Amino acid sequence: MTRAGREPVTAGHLGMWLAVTFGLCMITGLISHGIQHPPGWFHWPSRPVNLYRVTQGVHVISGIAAIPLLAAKLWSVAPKLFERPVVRSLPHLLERLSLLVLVTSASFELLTGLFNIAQNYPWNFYFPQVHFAVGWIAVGSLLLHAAVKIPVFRRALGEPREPAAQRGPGRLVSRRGFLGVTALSVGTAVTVTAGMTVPWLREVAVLGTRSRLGAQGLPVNRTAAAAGVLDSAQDTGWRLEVRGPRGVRTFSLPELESFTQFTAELPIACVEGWSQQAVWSGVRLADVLRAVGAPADAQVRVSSLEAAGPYSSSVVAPTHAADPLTLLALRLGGEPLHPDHGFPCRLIAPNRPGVMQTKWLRRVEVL
Ligand SMILES: Nc1nc2c(c(=O)[nH]1)N[C@H]1C(S)=C(S)[C@@H](COP(=O)(O)O)O[C@H]1N2
Ligand SMILES: [Mo]
Repeated sequence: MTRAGREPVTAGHLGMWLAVTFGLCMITGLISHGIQHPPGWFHWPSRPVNLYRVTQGVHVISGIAAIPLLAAKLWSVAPKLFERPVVRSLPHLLERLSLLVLVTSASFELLTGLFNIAQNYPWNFYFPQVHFAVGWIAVGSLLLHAAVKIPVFRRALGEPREPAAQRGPGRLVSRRGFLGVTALSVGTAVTVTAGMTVPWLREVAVLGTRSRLGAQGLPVNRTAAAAGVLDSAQDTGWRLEVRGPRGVRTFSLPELESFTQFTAELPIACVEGWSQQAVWSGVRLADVLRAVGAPADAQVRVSSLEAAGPYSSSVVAPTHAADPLTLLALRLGGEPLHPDHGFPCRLIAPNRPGVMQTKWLRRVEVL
């Protein structure tokens, strides 16, 4: 008799669900990476406005779901992991090594991702690069492992079911119990995470520490004080510098306010998993670009008052720069921007990661 959860068919099913969650995680992770570091062939549209919100939500939620699945899977194959002799043959050694790589890289991805959504960075490597690179290792070794195991899984599925008399009531209950506990853990983990991005689940989003805080009812990732822009952002001498084919122009806040103002309801969708809709108003980026003679398909860079760093500037691709919903926002919910949300002026564009919605703008340049 096998212990609950240790039947090959259970391990096989868990493996299949792990492959599904890791597959979703990899695809949505590649999308997020592509938007932030676009290779030449990559195109990300500006509509639908909530698409990135959904893909990044799926990224975080599928990663969270994979944690209890991986734990259950390790439990279900635990005796095999500690089998003796450790090495039986060369193929066996290779299989074990690939398994070691798979378990290590998969655990690393899930763990670093988990810390990341809790906005906790207890390491000193640059998270996106390492998470991206190890992602390839995890998915590569997962594919290899699946290829080796598919025949085993097939066989387990095709095995005749034991007659009920042999199964015994205790055994049946414990196997169901094992799968039940796994499903319950996955459900709980998903529920408490989904609240970071699904409004009616927000109250139970225990991981989304930041998704409930923030001025003007919107979370804040980096405050004006933390970015060191409290004084420069409130300076009455502030001007927005706009560089285009026709030269450089500068605009004061009242001058920006004298442009036609537009309002757009757009989400901030943070790569860390939280997202929230808000009502923004300000000047259309396309209108300002026209004022400096930029072509309709201009690509631009927006830069912050914040000192150089990974978040102090971002590139706005032509589709986004031309989109009428892309604003140099001056207001949030009808009020002037709070310093923490980018006063006096921030970028807000449809279907873009939060990390590229640059705050405290100082310069817009046509590339
Ligand atoms: N200059 C600057 N802009 C920035 C950031 C930053 O650190 N510096 N953080 C970005 C990130 S990661 C997010 S999710 C959004 C959050 O916007 P909010 O604080 O107004 O909600 O701002 C973005 N803009
Ligand atoms: Mo973010």
